[in-house]
Amino acid sequence: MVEACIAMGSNLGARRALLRGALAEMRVLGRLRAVSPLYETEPVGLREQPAFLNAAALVGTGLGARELLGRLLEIEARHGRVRGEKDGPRTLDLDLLFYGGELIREPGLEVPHPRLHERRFVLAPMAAVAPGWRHPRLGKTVAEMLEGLKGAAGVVEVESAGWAADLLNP
Ligand code: PH2
Ligand code: MG
Ligand code: MG
Repeated sequence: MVEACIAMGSNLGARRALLRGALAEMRVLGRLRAVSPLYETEPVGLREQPAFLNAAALVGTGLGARELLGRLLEIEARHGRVRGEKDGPRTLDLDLLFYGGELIREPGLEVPHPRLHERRFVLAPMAAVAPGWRHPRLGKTVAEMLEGLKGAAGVVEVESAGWAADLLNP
């Protein structure tokens, strides 16, 4: 089993229900071990779009990294994801943040996620489920990367981790 962390985001449609639907499907990828609180976050990149709900999940999985990513993309598609403008609005975004301590750079598969250390909307939820995970290239823990971020927050916790506690695998 490898521990993998997945970033979840939605800013179109019934955002909370979409994220819960995705978690319910992620349970079959292995064991859903932890889910972060739910955060409402200002859009980064393309700013003229609705606010996001973001969260992070920790999964213990026997799937390989590429298989896991493929399954996440299928879950996105089943939740109405249509690929349009880069950084544009989406019903569901599932990004593979890390896959154990592995460093993988292949076409279409890069872990750790190349921008995770720059983004509060990723690091804040991640810090709730894997604060001590250490970035294999940068050498910093999630908690350290979050502390190192400057600038306005734009990330507000709107629900405790209880929002999805019923979906965790025992
Ligand atoms: N995802 C993006 C681009 N910008 N901004 C926020 N706040 N949350 C996101 O999940 C997000 C974003 C591309 O995946
Ligand atoms: Mg993304
Ligand atoms: Mg994505």
